[in-house]
Amino acid sequence: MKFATKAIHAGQEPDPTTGAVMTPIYQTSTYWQASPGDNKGYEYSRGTNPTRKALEDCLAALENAKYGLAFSSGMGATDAVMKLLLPGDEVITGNDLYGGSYRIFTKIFANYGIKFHFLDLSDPAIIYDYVNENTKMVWIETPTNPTMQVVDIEAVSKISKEKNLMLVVDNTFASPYLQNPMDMGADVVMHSVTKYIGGHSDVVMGALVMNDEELYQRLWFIYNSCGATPGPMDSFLVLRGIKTLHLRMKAHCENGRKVAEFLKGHPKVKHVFWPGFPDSPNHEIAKKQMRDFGGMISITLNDADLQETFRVASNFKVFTLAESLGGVESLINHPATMTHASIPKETREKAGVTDNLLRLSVGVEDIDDLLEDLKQALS
Ligand code: P1T
Repeated sequence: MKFATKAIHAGQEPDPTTGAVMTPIYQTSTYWQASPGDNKGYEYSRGTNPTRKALEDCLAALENAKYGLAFSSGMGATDAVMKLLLPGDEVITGNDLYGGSYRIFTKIFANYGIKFHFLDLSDPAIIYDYVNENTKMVWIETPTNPTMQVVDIEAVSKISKEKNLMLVVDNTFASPYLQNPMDMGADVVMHSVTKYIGGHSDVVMGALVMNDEELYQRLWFIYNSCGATPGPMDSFLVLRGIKTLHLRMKAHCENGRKVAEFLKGHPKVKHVFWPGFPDSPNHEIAKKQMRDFGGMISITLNDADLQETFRVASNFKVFTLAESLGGVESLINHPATMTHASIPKETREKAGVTDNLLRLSVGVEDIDDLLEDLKQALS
Protein backbone atom coordinates (compact mmCIF):
# COMPACT_ATOMS: atom_id res chain seq x y z
CA MET A 1 0.00 0.00 0.00
CA LYS A 2 1.14 3.54 -0.75
CA PHE A 3 1.55 6.21 1.94
CA ALA A 4 -1.77 8.05 1.48
CA THR A 5 -3.75 4.80 1.63
CA LYS A 6 -1.90 3.65 4.74
CA ALA A 7 -2.46 7.05 6.40
CA ILE A 8 -6.21 6.57 6.00
CA HIS A 9 -6.61 2.80 6.48
CA ALA A 10 -3.64 1.11 8.18
CA GLY A 11 -4.53 -0.59 11.46
CA GLN A 12 -8.21 0.20 11.02
CA GLU A 13 -11.13 -2.07 10.15
CA PRO A 14 -14.86 -1.52 10.62
CA ASP A 15 -15.69 -2.20 14.28
CA PRO A 16 -16.60 -5.93 14.58
CA THR A 17 -19.48 -5.23 16.99
CA THR A 18 -21.29 -2.36 15.28
CA GLY A 19 -19.68 -1.89 11.87
CA ALA A 20 -18.57 1.64 12.85
CA VAL A 21 -16.22 2.80 10.09
CA MET A 22 -14.18 5.03 12.39
CA THR A 23 -12.28 3.25 15.17
CA PRO A 24 -14.34 3.76 18.35
CA ILE A 25 -12.88 5.51 21.39
CA TYR A 26 -12.67 2.52 23.74
CA GLN A 27 -12.95 4.63 26.89
CA THR A 28 -12.34 1.79 29.30
CA SER A 29 -9.55 1.07 31.75
CA THR A 30 -10.28 -2.65 32.05
CA TYR A 31 -11.82 -5.65 30.24
CA TRP A 32 -14.11 -8.50 31.22
CA GLN A 33 -12.58 -11.97 31.65
CA ALA A 34 -14.86 -15.02 31.44
CA SER A 35 -12.51 -16.74 33.89
CA PRO A 36 -9.06 -15.50 34.94
CA GLY A 37 -6.93 -15.23 31.80
CA ASP A 38 -9.85 -15.99 29.47
CA ASN A 39 -10.13 -12.60 27.73
CA LYS A 40 -10.25 -11.21 24.21
CA GLY A 41 -6.59 -10.10 24.20
CA TYR A 42 -7.19 -7.04 26.35
CA GLU A 43 -6.74 -6.97 30.14
CA TYR A 44 -5.96 -3.45 31.31
CA SER A 45 -5.57 -0.24 29.29
CA ARG A 46 -2.11 0.71 30.57
CA GLY A 47 -0.82 -2.25 28.57
CA THR A 48 -3.29 -2.49 25.69
CA ASN A 49 -6.32 -0.60 24.42
CA PRO A 50 -8.05 -1.18 21.06
CA THR A 51 -8.07 2.51 20.01
CA ARG A 52 -4.39 2.82 20.85
CA LYS A 53 -3.63 -0.48 19.12
CA ALA A 54 -5.20 0.76 15.86
CA LEU A 55 -3.04 3.88 16.10
CA GLU A 56 0.11 1.89 16.86
CA ASP A 57 -0.46 -0.36 13.84
CA CYS A 58 -1.01 2.70 11.66
CA LEU A 59 2.19 4.38 12.94
CA ALA A 60 4.20 1.21 12.29
CA ALA A 61 2.78 0.98 8.75
CA LEU A 62 3.68 4.62 7.96
CA GLU A 63 7.29 3.97 8.97
CA ASN A 64 7.45 0.62 7.12
CA ALA A 65 7.97 -1.10 10.48
CA LYS A 66 6.40 -4.18 12.05
CA TYR A 67 5.62 -2.89 15.54
CA GLY A 68 4.47 0.42 16.98
CA LEU A 69 4.12 1.71 20.54
CA ALA A 70 2.41 4.97 21.46
CA PHE A 71 3.48 6.97 24.52
CA SER A 72 1.90 9.83 26.43
CA SER A 73 4.57 12.22 25.05
CA GLY A 74 7.67 12.23 22.88
CA MET A 75 9.71 12.42 26.08
CA GLY A 76 7.86 9.36 27.40
CA ALA A 77 9.01 7.49 24.30
CA THR A 78 12.61 8.70 24.75
CA ASP A 79 12.50 7.71 28.43
CA ALA A 80 11.46 4.17 27.47
CA VAL A 81 14.32 3.81 24.97
CA MET A 82 16.88 4.98 27.53
CA LYS A 83 15.58 2.40 30.02
CA LEU A 84 16.95 -0.28 27.69
CA LEU A 85 20.39 0.80 28.96
CA LEU A 86 22.26 -0.07 32.15
CA PRO A 87 24.66 1.93 34.35
CA GLY A 88 28.04 2.20 32.62
CA ASP A 89 26.57 2.15 29.13
CA GLU A 90 27.46 4.95 26.71
CA VAL A 91 25.45 6.71 24.02
CA ILE A 92 26.66 8.67 21.03
CA THR A 93 24.39 11.48 19.95
CA GLY A 94 24.35 14.77 18.05
CA ASN A 95 25.32 18.20 19.37
CA ASP A 96 22.05 19.80 18.20
CA LEU A 97 19.02 18.18 19.80
CA TYR A 98 15.63 19.20 21.13
CA GLY A 99 16.33 20.85 24.52
CA GLY A 100 14.15 18.30 26.33
CA SER A 101 16.17 15.40 24.86
CA TYR A 102 19.40 17.05 26.01
CA ARG A 103 17.81 17.60 29.43
CA ILE A 104 16.61 14.01 29.94
CA PHE A 105 20.05 12.70 28.86
CA THR A 106 22.14 15.04 31.03
CA LYS A 107 19.86 15.63 34.02
CA ILE A 108 18.08 12.28 34.38
CA PHE A 109 19.91 9.38 32.72
CA ALA A 110 23.42 10.70 33.45
CA ASN A 111 22.45 10.29 37.14
CA TYR A 112 21.80 6.60 36.48
CA GLY A 113 25.37 6.14 35.26
CA ILE A 114 24.79 6.47 31.51
CA LYS A 115 27.36 8.54 29.62
CA PHE A 116 26.46 10.67 26.60
CA HIS A 117 28.80 12.00 23.89
CA PHE A 118 27.36 15.02 22.05
CA LEU A 119 29.08 15.15 18.66
CA ASP A 120 28.94 17.12 15.44
CA LEU A 121 27.72 14.30 13.20
CA SER A 122 28.13 16.14 9.89
CA ASP A 123 30.93 13.61 9.29
CA PRO A 124 29.58 10.35 10.80
CA ALA A 125 33.11 8.87 10.85
CA ILE A 126 33.65 10.85 14.08
CA ILE A 127 31.63 8.08 15.78
CA TYR A 128 34.64 5.74 15.46
CA ASP A 129 36.65 8.06 17.76
CA TYR A 130 34.13 7.68 20.58
CA VAL A 131 33.12 4.01 20.40
CA ASN A 132 34.42 1.77 23.17
CA GLU A 133 33.28 -1.49 24.74
CA ASN A 134 30.63 0.37 26.78
CA THR A 135 28.98 2.07 23.80
CA LYS A 136 25.51 0.63 23.23
CA MET A 137 23.46 3.16 21.32
CA VAL A 138 23.55 5.93 18.73
CA TRP A 139 20.72 8.48 18.98
CA ILE A 140 20.29 10.92 16.10
CA GLU A 141 17.83 13.63 15.29
CA THR A 142 17.59 14.67 11.62
CA PRO A 143 16.86 17.35 10.57
CA THR A 144 17.97 18.70 13.93
CA ASN A 145 16.01 21.00 16.18
CA PRO A 146 16.51 23.93 15.64
CA THR A 147 19.45 24.33 13.21
CA MET A 148 18.15 21.86 10.59
CA GLN A 149 21.40 19.91 10.27
CA VAL A 150 20.90 16.79 8.21
CA VAL A 151 22.63 13.64 9.45
CA ASP A 152 23.36 10.88 6.94
CA ILE A 153 21.20 8.06 8.34
CA GLU A 154 22.59 5.38 6.04
CA ALA A 155 26.20 6.24 6.92
CA VAL A 156 25.45 6.27 10.67
CA SER A 157 23.56 3.01 10.33
CA LYS A 158 26.51 1.36 8.60
CA ILE A 159 28.86 2.33 11.42
CA SER A 160 26.28 1.33 14.06
CA LYS A 161 25.90 -2.14 12.53
CA GLU A 162 29.66 -2.57 12.21
CA LYS A 163 30.10 -1.65 15.88
CA ASN A 164 26.99 -3.51 17.08
CA LEU A 165 25.23 -0.38 18.35
CA MET A 166 21.47 0.20 18.42
CA LEU A 167 20.53 3.10 16.14
CA VAL A 168 17.58 5.25 17.22
CA VAL A 169 16.40 8.05 14.92
CA ASP A 170 14.18 10.88 16.15
CA ASN A 171 12.17 11.48 12.97
CA THR A 172 9.95 14.22 14.40
CA PHE A 173 11.03 17.07 12.10
CA ALA A 174 10.73 15.10 8.85
CA SER A 175 7.63 13.02 9.71
CA PRO A 176 7.17 9.59 8.09
CA TYR A 177 5.89 11.34 4.96
CA LEU A 178 9.32 12.82 4.20
CA GLN A 179 11.70 10.21 5.60
CA ASN A 180 11.63 6.56 6.70
CA PRO A 181 14.76 5.78 8.75
CA MET A 182 13.83 2.07 9.14
CA ASP A 183 14.44 1.72 5.40
CA MET A 184 17.94 3.14 5.94
CA GLY A 185 18.86 0.72 8.73
CA ALA A 186 17.55 2.32 11.94
CA ASP A 187 16.61 -0.11 14.73
CA VAL A 188 14.06 2.21 16.33
CA VAL A 189 12.32 5.32 15.03
CA MET A 190 11.05 7.78 17.60
CA HIS A 191 8.47 10.52 17.09
CA SER A 192 7.03 13.37 19.00
CA VAL A 193 3.55 12.61 17.64
CA THR A 194 2.56 15.98 19.12
CA LYS A 195 4.04 17.54 15.98
CA TYR A 196 3.33 16.71 12.30
CA ILE A 197 1.70 13.32 12.92
CA GLY A 198 -0.96 14.71 15.28
CA GLY A 199 -0.86 17.88 13.24
CA HIS A 200 -3.46 20.03 15.03
CA SER A 201 -1.68 21.14 18.23
CA ASP A 202 -4.32 19.47 20.38
CA VAL A 203 -2.52 16.34 21.62
CA VAL A 204 0.80 15.58 23.32
CA MET A 205 2.00 12.10 22.34
CA GLY A 206 5.09 10.08 21.41
CA ALA A 207 5.79 6.90 19.48
CA LEU A 208 8.40 4.25 18.81
CA VAL A 209 8.41 1.82 15.91
CA MET A 210 10.71 -1.14 15.36
CA ASN A 211 11.05 -4.41 13.40
CA ASP A 212 12.81 -6.72 15.81
CA GLU A 213 10.34 -8.77 17.85
CA GLU A 214 12.60 -9.17 20.87
CA LEU A 215 13.25 -5.42 20.97
CA TYR A 216 9.50 -4.81 20.69
CA GLN A 217 8.89 -7.14 23.66
CA ARG A 218 11.54 -5.36 25.74
CA LEU A 219 10.11 -1.94 24.91
CA TRP A 220 6.53 -3.13 25.51
CA PHE A 221 7.63 -4.43 28.92
CA ILE A 222 9.02 -0.97 29.80
CA TYR A 223 5.90 0.74 28.40
CA ASN A 224 3.55 -1.45 30.41
CA SER A 225 5.70 -1.41 33.57
CA CYS A 226 6.40 2.33 33.61
CA GLY A 227 2.99 3.38 32.30
CA ALA A 228 3.60 6.43 30.07
CA THR A 229 0.86 5.26 27.70
CA PRO A 230 -1.74 7.57 26.12
CA GLY A 231 -5.47 7.35 26.66
CA PRO A 232 -8.08 6.34 24.07
CA MET A 233 -9.35 9.88 23.36
CA ASP A 234 -5.87 11.14 22.44
CA SER A 235 -5.28 7.98 20.38
CA PHE A 236 -8.49 8.69 18.48
CA LEU A 237 -7.53 12.32 17.85
CA VAL A 238 -4.18 11.26 16.41
CA LEU A 239 -5.76 8.55 14.23
CA ARG A 240 -8.05 11.29 12.89
CA GLY A 241 -5.14 13.70 12.37
CA ILE A 242 -3.06 11.11 10.51
CA LYS A 243 -5.70 10.74 7.81
CA THR A 244 -4.55 14.07 6.32
CA LEU A 245 -0.81 13.75 7.07
CA HIS A 246 0.14 13.44 3.39
CA LEU A 247 -2.05 16.40 2.41
CA ARG A 248 -0.77 18.58 5.22
CA MET A 249 2.88 17.70 4.57
CA LYS A 250 2.59 18.65 0.90
CA ALA A 251 1.22 22.04 1.92
CA HIS A 252 3.87 22.49 4.67
CA CYS A 253 6.62 21.78 2.13
CA GLU A 254 5.17 24.13 -0.46
CA ASN A 255 4.70 27.00 1.99
CA GLY A 256 8.05 26.21 3.64
CA ARG A 257 9.88 26.60 0.35
CA LYS A 258 8.26 29.97 -0.36
CA VAL A 259 8.95 31.27 3.14
CA ALA A 260 12.58 30.08 3.01
CA GLU A 261 13.11 31.79 -0.34
CA PHE A 262 11.49 35.00 0.89
CA LEU A 263 13.67 35.05 4.02
CA LYS A 264 16.89 34.33 2.16
CA GLY A 265 16.84 37.67 0.39
CA HIS A 266 15.63 39.74 3.35
CA PRO A 267 18.00 42.47 4.61
CA LYS A 268 17.03 41.86 8.25
CA VAL A 269 17.92 38.14 8.00
CA LYS A 270 21.52 37.02 8.43
CA HIS A 271 21.17 33.31 7.77
CA VAL A 272 18.35 30.92 6.84
CA PHE A 273 18.66 27.34 8.08
CA TRP A 274 16.68 25.15 5.70
CA PRO A 275 18.05 22.00 4.00
CA GLY A 276 16.31 22.76 0.68
CA PHE A 277 18.81 25.37 -0.50
CA PRO A 278 21.36 23.86 -2.89
CA ASP A 279 24.13 25.68 -0.97
CA SER A 280 23.00 24.50 2.47
CA PRO A 281 25.33 22.02 4.20
CA ASN A 282 24.19 18.42 3.65
CA HIS A 283 21.72 19.42 0.92
CA GLU A 284 22.82 16.39 -1.09
CA ILE A 285 22.21 14.07 1.86
CA ALA A 286 18.82 15.71 2.46
CA LYS A 287 17.96 15.10 -1.20
CA LYS A 288 19.05 11.48 -0.89
CA GLN A 289 17.14 10.59 2.28
CA MET A 290 14.16 12.97 2.31
CA ARG A 291 11.33 13.30 -0.22
CA ASP A 292 11.11 17.07 0.27
CA PHE A 293 12.49 19.60 2.74
CA GLY A 294 9.60 20.33 5.09
CA GLY A 295 8.20 23.39 6.73
CA MET A 296 10.72 23.93 9.55
CA ILE A 297 13.00 26.93 9.06
CA SER A 298 15.28 28.79 11.44
CA ILE A 299 16.76 32.23 10.89
CA THR A 300 19.29 34.45 12.59
CA LEU A 301 18.66 38.19 12.54
CA ASN A 302 21.17 40.82 11.48
CA ASP A 303 22.36 43.21 14.20
CA ALA A 304 19.88 41.87 16.72
CA ASP A 305 20.54 41.51 20.44
CA LEU A 306 18.14 39.58 22.68
CA GLN A 307 15.83 42.57 23.07
CA GLU A 308 15.56 43.20 19.33
CA THR A 309 15.02 39.46 18.70
CA PHE A 310 12.21 39.47 21.29
CA ARG A 311 10.72 42.54 19.61
CA VAL A 312 10.63 40.80 16.23
CA ALA A 313 9.29 37.55 17.76
CA SER A 314 6.43 39.47 19.36
CA ASN A 315 5.54 41.38 16.15
CA PHE A 316 3.77 38.53 14.35
CA LYS A 317 0.03 38.54 13.74
CA VAL A 318 -0.53 35.26 11.84
CA PHE A 319 2.45 33.26 13.18
CA THR A 320 1.81 32.53 16.88
CA LEU A 321 4.69 32.87 19.34
CA ALA A 322 4.65 29.47 21.06
CA GLU A 323 6.63 26.30 21.68
CA SER A 324 5.97 23.21 19.56
CA LEU A 325 5.73 22.77 15.79
CA GLY A 326 4.14 20.75 13.02
CA GLY A 327 0.53 21.90 13.47
CA VAL A 328 -1.61 23.37 10.72
CA GLU A 329 -1.07 26.83 12.19
CA SER A 330 2.21 28.69 11.80
CA LEU A 331 4.28 29.10 14.96
CA ILE A 332 7.35 31.12 15.82
CA ASN A 333 9.66 30.18 18.68
CA HIS A 334 12.77 31.62 20.34
CA PRO A 335 14.77 28.46 21.08
CA ALA A 336 17.38 30.07 23.35
CA THR A 337 14.78 31.07 25.94
CA MET A 338 11.97 28.65 25.10
CA THR A 339 12.46 25.12 23.71
CA HIS A 340 16.23 24.96 24.31
CA ALA A 341 16.47 26.99 27.53
CA SER A 342 17.61 23.90 29.46
CA ILE A 343 20.86 23.73 27.46
CA PRO A 344 23.69 25.79 29.00
CA LYS A 345 24.32 28.98 26.97
CA GLU A 346 27.86 28.04 25.96
CA THR A 347 26.82 24.56 24.79
CA ARG A 348 23.84 25.75 22.78
CA GLU A 349 25.79 28.61 21.20
CA LYS A 350 28.42 26.13 20.02
CA ALA A 351 25.63 24.31 18.16
CA GLY A 352 24.47 27.61 16.62
CA VAL A 353 21.51 28.23 18.94
CA THR A 354 22.31 31.89 19.50
CA ASP A 355 20.15 34.60 21.07
CA ASN A 356 19.32 36.06 17.63
CA LEU A 357 17.92 32.76 16.30
CA LEU A 358 14.20 32.31 15.66
CA ARG A 359 12.52 29.08 14.56
CA LEU A 360 9.49 29.02 12.29
CA SER A 361 7.05 26.16 11.91
CA VAL A 362 5.40 27.11 8.65
CA GLY A 363 1.75 26.11 8.69
CA VAL A 364 -0.75 25.55 5.91
CA GLU A 365 -2.45 28.96 5.88
CA ASP A 366 -2.55 30.97 2.65
CA ILE A 367 1.03 31.74 1.66
CA ASP A 368 0.20 35.39 0.85
CA ASP A 369 -0.87 35.99 4.46
CA LEU A 370 2.24 34.27 5.81
CA LEU A 371 4.59 36.32 3.62
CA GLU A 372 2.71 39.54 4.48
CA ASP A 373 3.07 38.72 8.18
CA LEU A 374 6.80 38.06 7.83
CA LYS A 375 7.22 41.31 5.89
CA GLN A 376 5.53 43.42 8.57
CA ALA A 377 7.13 41.60 11.52
CA LEU A 378 10.65 42.01 10.12
CA SER A 379 10.19 45.69 9.21
O1 P1T B 1 6.99 17.38 23.43
P1 P1T B 1 7.04 15.88 23.31
O2 P1T B 1 5.90 15.29 22.59
O3 P1T B 1 7.33 15.22 24.62
O4 P1T B 1 8.29 15.56 22.34
C1 P1T B 1 9.62 15.86 22.66
C2 P1T B 1 10.43 16.11 21.42
C3 P1T B 1 11.27 15.12 20.95
N1 P1T B 1 12.01 15.29 19.83
C4 P1T B 1 11.95 16.42 19.12
C5 P1T B 1 12.78 16.58 17.89
C6 P1T B 1 11.11 17.47 19.52
O5 P1T B 1 11.06 18.58 18.78
C7 P1T B 1 10.34 17.31 20.72
C8 P1T B 1 9.45 18.40 21.23
N2 P1T B 1 9.78 19.67 20.74
C9 P1T B 1 9.16 20.84 21.07
C10 P1T B 1 8.17 20.93 21.98
C11 P1T B 1 9.65 22.03 20.36
O6 P1T B 1 8.96 23.07 20.31
O7 P1T B 1 10.75 21.95 19.81
